[in-house]
Amino acid sequence: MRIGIVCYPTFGGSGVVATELGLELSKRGHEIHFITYSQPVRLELLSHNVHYHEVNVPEYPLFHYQPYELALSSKLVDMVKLHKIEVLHVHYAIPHAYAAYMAKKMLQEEGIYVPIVTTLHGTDITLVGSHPFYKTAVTFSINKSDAVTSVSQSLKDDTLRLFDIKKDIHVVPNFIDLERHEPNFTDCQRAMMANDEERIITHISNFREVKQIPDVIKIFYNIQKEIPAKLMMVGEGPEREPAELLCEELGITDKVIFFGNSNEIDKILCFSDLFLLPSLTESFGLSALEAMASGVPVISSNTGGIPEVNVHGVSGFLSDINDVDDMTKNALYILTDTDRLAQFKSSAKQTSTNFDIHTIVPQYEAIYEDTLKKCLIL
Ligand code: GMT
Repeated sequence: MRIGIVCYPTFGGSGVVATELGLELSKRGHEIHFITYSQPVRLELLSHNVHYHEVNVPEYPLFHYQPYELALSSKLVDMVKLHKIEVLHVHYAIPHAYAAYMAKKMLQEEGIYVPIVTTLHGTDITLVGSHPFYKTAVTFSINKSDAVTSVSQSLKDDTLRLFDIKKDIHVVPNFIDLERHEPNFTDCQRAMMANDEERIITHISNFREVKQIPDVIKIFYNIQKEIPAKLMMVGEGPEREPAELLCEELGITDKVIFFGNSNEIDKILCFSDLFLLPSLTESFGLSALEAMASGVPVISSNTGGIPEVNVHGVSGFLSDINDVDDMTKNALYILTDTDRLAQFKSSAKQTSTNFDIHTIVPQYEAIYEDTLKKCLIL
């Protein structure tokens, strides 16, 4: 199949999922066309069946806001025609589903029918999409998609609660390439980061308010009062600077390393003992799944789709949002006993196998085939 994938090319989870989906589909023999405004961060290799088409929005002083949707929909029309793309899979409703619908209508004028599959990722529904400024257009574009998927049951429930949706929503959970997370490299350079007796705690995110970065720091502050420990903070975003200030105030700067954005997540996770994800809301929690696949247990909040990923008492523990004391207690329970830590590490890895890329990606293929068939009948 020739599949066009539209996504945000940044470090956000939706872009990561879209990129890894495209790469896996290409390995399964499909021709993949990424269409976005810069090359997706995890898309290192282009090949005969992985292509990238850049959407350019020229700056024009008349426009207060540059019209990205317009440029994207024009590019989609051009690429569908040029590469005979059969299905467009758009990740994140805003503005991708909207631009794809416009492209579809323009193509129909020329007798070309291309179905649109929209995947909802979370913030497009829970934080941004349901805002009155966007809600009408988001509802319209979801309802006009040929197939709609959400990355968790919780996100499906939220979507049906917040919007007037007439479409069936298929839950297709996010996935993980387990082979990539096998510690097959021998250079797990733990010694560079911490002493043998220190536990390594990790947090990875885009450092937005929803991630509750102060809670990450507070949980770590409590942990390091009890046992020797280091905190690895991976990612960039508005909450990074306040987090560094908080570490200074608490006198723990020598124990906290801020990495910024990294393409070496697997390496960082290979020497981690525990992952913290105390988010306010999270449709899935891809970073938690990546941690689990690397054998790192997760201490998280129990919000949104996280309970569908992190199993309480098995792959880690769940607590109420902002319950720093409970999260600290659970973290220490895991970290203070070497055998128990080993058990949680192994169970975390085992739990991650529920999201094996090889079982999830065929679900998308089935949706493409189904929508394509329906589109041909119409
Ligand atoms: O988590 C973020 O802030 C980024 C955001 C995105 O849109 O890229 O992530 C959302 O999609 C991810 C991939 O499906 C999910 O794993 C995240 O849970 C979800 N984030 C939220 O719901 C806050």
